[in-house]
Amino acid sequence: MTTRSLFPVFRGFGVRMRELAAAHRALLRRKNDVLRANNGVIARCKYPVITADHVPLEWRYDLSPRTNPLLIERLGVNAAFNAGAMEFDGMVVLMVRVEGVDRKSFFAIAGSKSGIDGFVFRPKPVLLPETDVPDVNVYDMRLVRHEDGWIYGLFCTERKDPAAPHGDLSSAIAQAGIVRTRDLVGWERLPDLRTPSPQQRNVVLHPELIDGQYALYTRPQDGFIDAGSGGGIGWGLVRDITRPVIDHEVIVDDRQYHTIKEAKNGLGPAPIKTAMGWLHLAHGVRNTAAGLRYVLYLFLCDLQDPSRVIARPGGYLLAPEGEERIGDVSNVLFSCGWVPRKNGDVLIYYGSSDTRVHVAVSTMDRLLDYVQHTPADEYTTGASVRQRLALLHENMLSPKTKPRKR
Ligand code: M1P
Repeated sequence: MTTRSLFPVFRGFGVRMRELAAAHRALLRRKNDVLRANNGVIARCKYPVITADHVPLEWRYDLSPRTNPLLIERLGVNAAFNAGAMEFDGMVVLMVRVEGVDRKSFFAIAGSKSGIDGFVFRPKPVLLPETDVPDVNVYDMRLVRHEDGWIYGLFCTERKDPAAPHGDLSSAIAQAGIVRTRDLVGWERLPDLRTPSPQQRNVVLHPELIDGQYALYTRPQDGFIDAGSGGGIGWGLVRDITRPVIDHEVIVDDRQYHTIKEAKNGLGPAPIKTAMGWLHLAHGVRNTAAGLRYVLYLFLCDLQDPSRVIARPGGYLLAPEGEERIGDVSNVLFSCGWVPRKNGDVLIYYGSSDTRVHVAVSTMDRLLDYVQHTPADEYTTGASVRQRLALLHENMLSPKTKPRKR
């Protein structure tokens, strides 16, 4: 039966199709601006680079007037966030975590020339090969171009906890899933990583072999949400990546009381090799009266021994601001991808509040200056004041006009 609504918002198929397509096209063509307001290290961009609205209409709507005459959205998308990133074929590609309204996340690749705007999804989402135990949910893939010639994707695979008491439909087990590819088209699934920890998230592959073995950053934790007695960014070696087992995990970047990573932390993308060391981007989580707060921070590891931290700036590099603060899981910044460009620019992709993907820009020399010369957290308020007094003292002594020689 055809009804005639009193509200003129529901248009006929043809008009609606044209409106939807025009809005989508305009969104994809929207130019982004790098904002001038910045702290000398990092500059945000005006618009997010990917949102749920960027997802192709064909993935959401049945576009046939015969089977969907009202042009109703059949498979809605809730969010698009936490994207892995790399350069491929002269483009920046993002491996986006797309989450349907059914709460299932899947991966989809979007590419852009500039890296700050114009991201367009490839025609189809990624259908991941599975292990014998199907993934109930997958998310947060870190893409790594490894020295063995493969591109690896490490992601979180989540399944119901078989030991959960009857009626507990929330407890899950998170583990690290591994795929690899040569072309970002065909994917080979390897077995899930096995480690001494009952739960793993935020597992990242180091891009180079260490003593002939694959090195992985881990995040051991006791429970699905709580780090419990675990936590910290771990490090372990795997002899054979096709049978990935870590027997021994050491913590390279621990949680600390009264810091930005008091509750938990986890590595972001794979580290970038620089002349000064391996540069890392990670997220730190603390508890507040308003819930968990996720911020992004940097640290630097030794070139010869990447499990040794050599610089650890105190505090965060990026924390949620403005619209970034609001979303499905508010007050969260989370990164799984960054792209160092040949000219020294670094594009940092981050998800905000489990809802959308942003990019912030920096340069390698700025990030290295920041990571090497920002004082470490010394864990007491007195020490913090003394750091500021030392800065003040330096400022009173030194000329204001010329940069100081290092
Ligand atoms: O909801 C915030 C984040 O929570 C998880 O990260 P972590 O394991 O460090 O707490 C992940 O589910 C991540 O995707 C999400 O953004």
